[in-house]
Amino acid sequence: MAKVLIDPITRIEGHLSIELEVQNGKVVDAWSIGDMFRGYESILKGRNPVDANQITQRICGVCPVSHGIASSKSLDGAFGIKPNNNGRILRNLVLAANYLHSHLIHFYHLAALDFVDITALLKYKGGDSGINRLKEWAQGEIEAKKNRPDALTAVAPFLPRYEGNFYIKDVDTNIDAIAGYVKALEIRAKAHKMVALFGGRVPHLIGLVPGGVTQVPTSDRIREYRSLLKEVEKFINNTYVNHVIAVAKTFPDYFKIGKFNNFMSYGLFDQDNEDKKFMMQRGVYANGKLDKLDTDLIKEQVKYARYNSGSNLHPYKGETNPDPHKGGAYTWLKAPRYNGLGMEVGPLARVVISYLSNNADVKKEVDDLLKIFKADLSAVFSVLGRHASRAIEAKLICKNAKEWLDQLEVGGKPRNEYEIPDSGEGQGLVEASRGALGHWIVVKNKKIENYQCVVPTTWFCGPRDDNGTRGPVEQALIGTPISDVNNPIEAARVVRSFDPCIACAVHIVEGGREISKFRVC
Ligand code: NFE
Ligand code: MG
Repeated sequence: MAKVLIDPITRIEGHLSIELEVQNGKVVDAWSIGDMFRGYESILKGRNPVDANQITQRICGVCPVSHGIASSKSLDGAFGIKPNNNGRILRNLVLAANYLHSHLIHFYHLAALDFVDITALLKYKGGDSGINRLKEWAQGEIEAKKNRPDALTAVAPFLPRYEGNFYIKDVDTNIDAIAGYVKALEIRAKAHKMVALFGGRVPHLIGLVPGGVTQVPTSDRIREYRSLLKEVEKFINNTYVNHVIAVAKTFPDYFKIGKFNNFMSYGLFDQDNEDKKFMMQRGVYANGKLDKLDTDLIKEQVKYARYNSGSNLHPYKGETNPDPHKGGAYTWLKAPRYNGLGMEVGPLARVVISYLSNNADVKKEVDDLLKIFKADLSAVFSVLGRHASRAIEAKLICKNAKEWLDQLEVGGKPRNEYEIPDSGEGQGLVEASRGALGHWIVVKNKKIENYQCVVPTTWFCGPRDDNGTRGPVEQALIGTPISDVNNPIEAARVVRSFDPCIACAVHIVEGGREISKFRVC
């Protein structure tokens, strides 16, 4: 039996570690450890409710739009208002642009380097000046690293990487994917411009408010969004989707690795102002059965989390009392449960629930991919299913966003008015790119009495619950083959397929474990 610690495991918001027990070349147990407490829920208490719109966006720089919209919706509920059509559509458009940005970061900049061989650059013989510049730089860095084996910097962010025969072998495929990595940086910038057109700025939008947004949709801004969208869509449909397929063709085992079977989605992109109709459906898939969502069944448990708060509380009654030295606790993430069950949330959950809800667009995209791989739906419940689901969503978002632009009332009011009531309660449900995000607010004397965020990464990276049942990522790791315990890339691929963001999940950084020392002068 070998104990393996991967710390940090993510290339973003790197405060997640994973501890594994490996026996006979397979993971037999796993612990997901969030090493950070941030206390946003405590910071919000006693403030003007509308402040929540700005403060909660600071939870994360990757998905501020989702937090801003979840917050706006919780305020809509507490204030007894709804968005108007323009407000709803503009919220969708800023969220859509943030999704395109986020899905591209995840694939190219956070996950693909576990599959693509960056050293293939050294074998490049073509004439692309950009690739040749990258090749020269990589050569220089690798040489420098040879002379100074302890140097940390070599070819960052591409290296260091797991040492072994783990990567795509075909040079052209690698070079094409590396070109995709570089191009995706430019495309992400365009997607962020799209967010700013209707959100004011990005990250941390100033234009999200209860009842809608503050930016009036002018024909100039609509035209600019449409033109940027066209460029982003071209990259997604012609490049991103093909790279995901290339990875899947090279690593088909990952259709069987990293499985979890319970899924929840709050519904993605509102198609009415009543929070009932969505571009991708709302629902819960548990124990092989699709069901309606009932948010009364959401509870957070804390037996293994570093809180002395009450356990199994609904978010309206949720507590966040940190207890760093609590015996038996191993993480700052709580363990959210739906009807007592852990739920995978995120692109795969949305795709599975939409597919089973007979969403024609999703069905077509999924069936087309299954045909390429001669696979049935069970293959989707996997590491590759998660990567493919993001690509499918990105494609469908581009298609739908064009229609939403047509539905805007040009020059029309972008929001409904609000007044802060003496008291009220509201629940704001949104699908962040990483999954189901809920904000729950209780207002008393026009101030925030309680505010709880239950976020995607908490859902999937949360610890064992009060009964000792593993969280989704912990469970999905069980059975993962590990060919070399000193280079456990297979486990990293499983965890990264969920796209964890611990900044969101725990919303005082604890003294970490020492990785390396270096001098700055
Ligand atoms: Ni920090 Fe986030 C998303 C949210 S994940 S990225 O998407 O909410 O917990
Ligand atoms: Mg929380």
